[in-house]
Amino acid sequence: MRDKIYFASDFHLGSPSFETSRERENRIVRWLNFIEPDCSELFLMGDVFDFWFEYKYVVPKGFTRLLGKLAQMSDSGIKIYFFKGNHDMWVKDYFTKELGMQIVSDEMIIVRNGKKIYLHHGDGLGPGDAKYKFLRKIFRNPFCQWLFGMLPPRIGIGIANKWSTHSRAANHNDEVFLGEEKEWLAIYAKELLQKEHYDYFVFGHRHLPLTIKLNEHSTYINIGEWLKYNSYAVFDGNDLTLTYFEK
Ligand SMILES: [Mn+2]
Repeated sequence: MRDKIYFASDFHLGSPSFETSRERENRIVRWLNFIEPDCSELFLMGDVFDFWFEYKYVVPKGFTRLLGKLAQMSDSGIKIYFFKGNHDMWVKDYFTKELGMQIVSDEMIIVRNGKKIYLHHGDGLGPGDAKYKFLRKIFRNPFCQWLFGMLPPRIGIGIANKWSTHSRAANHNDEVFLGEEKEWLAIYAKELLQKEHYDYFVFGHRHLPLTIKLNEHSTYINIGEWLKYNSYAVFDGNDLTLTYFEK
């Protein structure tokens, strides 16, 4: 029976090498096979790809095993959502047309079985990171995207791969827990809670699997990443919990 909802993010496929990425892709497909029997909805919450840019007539090479699996799941009636991450926000209609996935640009708030859940990749939220917040505006600007799309892919994707490596070196080296008071997505979630109740907040981006109790009735879960943790979250209708694949 399909009665569970799954959440995962930060596969960073394509990085850091073809071989390691292929290994990770195979693991993700094994995971999808594993969850498929009871999965009603699948939330892919950003940075599925280390870099994705969809040109008007062209998409990046690779990832055929994952894309094929997602197509098959979608065709079998599983609803799939694709959140834009900071590495793969340049999607247009290809995934929707080919895979039936719904693209989510920013936050998405869902209510399932009476539980209110706030979902976002996690980039550009909370205090700090002014530099990225500025860049995010440029990255998301339609005219800038159009200009970038005019570059031949061997130049555009070349630049992007350099950028992605740089950004990974700066941000994705063995993340360390800052403490519940300093985790910026926890701070952000607590701010939202002042105005409105949510049972759960689910974010990616942090590359650190976390479960933080924000108050008596509200929990922040960070779904981690798949380079090291193979972490994901599952909602069974009552509880939303963090768990690990092949660990
Ligand atoms: Mn990431």
